[in-house]
Amino acid sequence: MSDKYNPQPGNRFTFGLWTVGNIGRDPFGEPVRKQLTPAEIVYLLGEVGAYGVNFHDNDLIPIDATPAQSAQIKKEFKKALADTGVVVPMATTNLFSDPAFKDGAFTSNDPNVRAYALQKTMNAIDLGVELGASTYVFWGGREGVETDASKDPLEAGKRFREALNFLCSYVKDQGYDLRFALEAKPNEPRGDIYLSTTGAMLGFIETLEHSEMVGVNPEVAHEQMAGLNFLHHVAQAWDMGKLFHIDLNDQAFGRYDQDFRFGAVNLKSAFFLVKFLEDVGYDGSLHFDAHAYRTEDYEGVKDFAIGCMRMYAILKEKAERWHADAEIQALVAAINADDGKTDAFKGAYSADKAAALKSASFDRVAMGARGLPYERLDQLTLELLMGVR
Ligand code: GLT
Ligand code: MN
Ligand code: MN
Repeated sequence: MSDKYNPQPGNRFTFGLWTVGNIGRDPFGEPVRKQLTPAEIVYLLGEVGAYGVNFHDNDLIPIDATPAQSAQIKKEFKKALADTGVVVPMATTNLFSDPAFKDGAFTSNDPNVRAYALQKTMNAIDLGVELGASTYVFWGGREGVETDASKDPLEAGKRFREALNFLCSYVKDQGYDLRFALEAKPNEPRGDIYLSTTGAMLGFIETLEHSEMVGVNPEVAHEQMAGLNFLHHVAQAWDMGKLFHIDLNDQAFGRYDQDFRFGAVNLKSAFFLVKFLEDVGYDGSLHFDAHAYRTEDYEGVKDFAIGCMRMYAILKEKAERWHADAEIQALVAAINADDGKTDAFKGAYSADKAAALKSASFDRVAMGARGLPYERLDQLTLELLMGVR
């Protein structure tokens, strides 16, 4: 497989160190792949043609590394970036693996844990910025509960807000050119995670002191886990100017967080997502937050990574074909046809318009009787996706 769908120079495809570096440990089984060093992962990403690499502080520097070890790792990582041309567009903090965070980080009931989480995040922001990151993701994996007896949700919200306000001010104080992107997930690893959907995050952001520097990082699988329509959340985020980053992967509805290769499960949803991102001109990172099946060795991991990127490129081409397909476009035009009869009522409110609209007459029965050709449009879309038109 090497053709125009393989990643081309100038692509914006990124992978986290934890994605292609995933060693295949799960709650029921031990690792199946050897741990690569961060530098080795960068070389792998360079080989498959990715643009960027993202990391949690501890993907790069282990939580207990000595200053000398940390310096050595950074040196090797920077050399790998320079050798491959791979860049670091995004970084984040691991606030979920260490036992200290078992009851959350910014929302923990323990003020010492909350303070430690802030300290760890400030250090991780410094590290991310040093390596070039301009987006900083917050996924509150442990910010939740198993029982609401343990934590007051109002108090948790206040703590989360206070932490983000503090960190926004820290970034400004340092003069960093960095924006925050909040990532929602409904559950796993906690029984319930606060601010469980992208829509909830969007509402929360408006309550922050520096809301202008905070947006969202929606992930396909996280809305789909909750049985929701991911595209609609992405569209809302875009409409609000808040789509700062996106995590692409796939997932069957209602399952645990599967983090499958982009497009592997819901091809049609993936198509409408790519079409949307291309139509509106989203120009941020296209981050594949996914990992290879546990069955794979590192050759399979490369197949996985290339598969994610090819899927995006193929769906992008399909979106172009959809826009160029005369029959499809004729249906789209018919669906959106406007006979001009309502022109006098359109746009902003005025008392005259309201009065005119109140006295207008509508043929309610005819409106209800009109057929809408959505069956044909959907079938044509699927046939285009399946390559028969
Ligand atoms: C973790 C999670 C992801 C987040 C990452 C950022 S880590 O894999 O499941 O969705 O984006 O912390
Ligand atoms: Mn996920
Ligand atoms: Mn993610």
